[in-house]
Amino acid sequence: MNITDVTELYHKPLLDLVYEAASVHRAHHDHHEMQLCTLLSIKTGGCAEDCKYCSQSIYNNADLEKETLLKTDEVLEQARKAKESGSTRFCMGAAWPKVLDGRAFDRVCDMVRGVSDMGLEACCTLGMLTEAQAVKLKEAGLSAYNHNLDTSEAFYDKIITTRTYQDRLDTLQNVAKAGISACCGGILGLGESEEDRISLLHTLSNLDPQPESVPINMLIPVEGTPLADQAPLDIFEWIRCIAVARILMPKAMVRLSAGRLSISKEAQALAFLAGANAIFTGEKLLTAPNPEEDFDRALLGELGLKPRTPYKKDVRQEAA
Ligand code: SAM
Ligand code: DTB
Ligand code: SF4
Repeated sequence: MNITDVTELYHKPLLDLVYEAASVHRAHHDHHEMQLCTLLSIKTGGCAEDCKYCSQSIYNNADLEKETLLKTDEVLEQARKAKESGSTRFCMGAAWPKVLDGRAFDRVCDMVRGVSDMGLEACCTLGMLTEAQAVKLKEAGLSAYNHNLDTSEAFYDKIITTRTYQDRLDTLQNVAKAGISACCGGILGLGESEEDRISLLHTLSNLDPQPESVPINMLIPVEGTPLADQAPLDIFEWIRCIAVARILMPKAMVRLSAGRLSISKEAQALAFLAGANAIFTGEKLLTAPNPEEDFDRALLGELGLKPRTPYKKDVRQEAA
């Protein structure tokens, strides 16, 4: 869809938009299913990028315990626990601007192998990657690579100056060439305009191939970062973005990522109706808190949703 059509879609009356998104969702997915994913920060803090929202950047002053790369055994132990509590995808995040070849990267490949051998979908987010590194991760059993565009190209340098939009697109290309699915989305509530949100959704949906998973993060304002006092985004703007993402990327998993802790269960339910079908569970995201497992279990129960099995291809998608 071109930018004019995406703009028009975005501005539809909210309930018409949600209704359309719900219809697309039901045509392509089992709408009773929710994918549960768990995140683990395998290397925390000390990152040399200047992302204005991030607790892990050396340019910011968040109160954070830095940690060197975890041991493979510790990571696999966490993955086992995540599997026991119903997660089917395990995502390992490192505060690296880019992957450097060497022992640390080899260890991450071992982690990926271990997680994938457990029958979990393995996902990583390690910063920029070359094609050769992406191939190594693929060989180790990686299912997906998370690399977000975060916001529109026009707004990007208000948020990050140490890398360009094109750097992000290049890594996404390398990921695609290696045959790894991309998990690519953004953050809402950075102080961007509606036009920026529309532009991000337009860019995401025109990636070739489209992302397999689209994380929609709501800014978690972190003390000590330049965005600590950013006013929260209107929740209906968040719903609009979820609905538009669902309509533009019908086959993707639309993932509610950061920020759920401050979003009411009613708004989350509306987001599920609008096509969101994956969440991060567990008390912690990478460094920030997330709803408790009991909250999520109760919410899914109340809404009649059930966890999705790993590596599942939707029947309707296979037929398409
Ligand atoms: N360093 C890697 C990178 O930036 O690609 C991976 C880790 S990074 C923490 C993963 C994503 O988390 C970012 O792209 C951003 O979208 C999201 N994120 C980080 N801090 C956030 C915050 N305070 N609020 C919302 N989303 C956040
Ligand atoms: C994504 O888009 N969101 C997740 C995952 N990909 C790696 C990370 C959210 C991080 C939230 C802030 C924190 O925990 O530090
Ligand atoms: Fe580093 Fe990723 Fe945080 Fe940016 S978002 S500072 S690249 S860890």
